[in-house]
Amino acid sequence: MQRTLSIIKPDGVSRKLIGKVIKKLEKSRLKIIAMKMLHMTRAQAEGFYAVHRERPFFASLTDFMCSGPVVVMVLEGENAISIYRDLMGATNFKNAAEGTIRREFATDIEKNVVHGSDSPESAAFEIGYFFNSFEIVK
Ligand code: IDP
Ligand code: MG
Repeated sequence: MQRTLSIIKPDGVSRKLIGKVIKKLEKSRLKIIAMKMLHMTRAQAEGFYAVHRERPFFASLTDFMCSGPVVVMVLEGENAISIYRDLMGATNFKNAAEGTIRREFATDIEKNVVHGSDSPESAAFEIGYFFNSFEIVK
């Protein structure tokens, strides 16, 4: 069993895609074991994406991520990290496979509707960033 962090980004929430994304998650082999809505401050968005601080898109990305509310979830399942990355599709929706969340719903390389952890180490950091142990159901 593995856990991963999912975020429905501000574009997904404002475009009323929460239900559509969750529908895809519930059709998958992943189980939602924690969920909440929150609106990050700039400092919180910068902390979350600290690994990307040297990237040219860091300022724009963190601006975007604190521009409105997001839905954060913990997903659990066998190979949850790669299963959810496959379900999201490539970072650039233009390269994302048919049937993926980003291919169906994203409009922009930055505003790509969802986030998913990319390794067990980042999943542990990202889950701990948003959830304490009492907020994750067994
Ligand atoms: P990922 O979300 O598919 O893991 P990362 O490379 O970790 O992609 O980038 C984090 C986020 O930064 C992306 O989801 C996207 O919102 C944004 N991003 C990535 N590459 C670019 C880019 O070239 N231009 C603008 N935004 C980008
Ligand atoms: Mg990433």
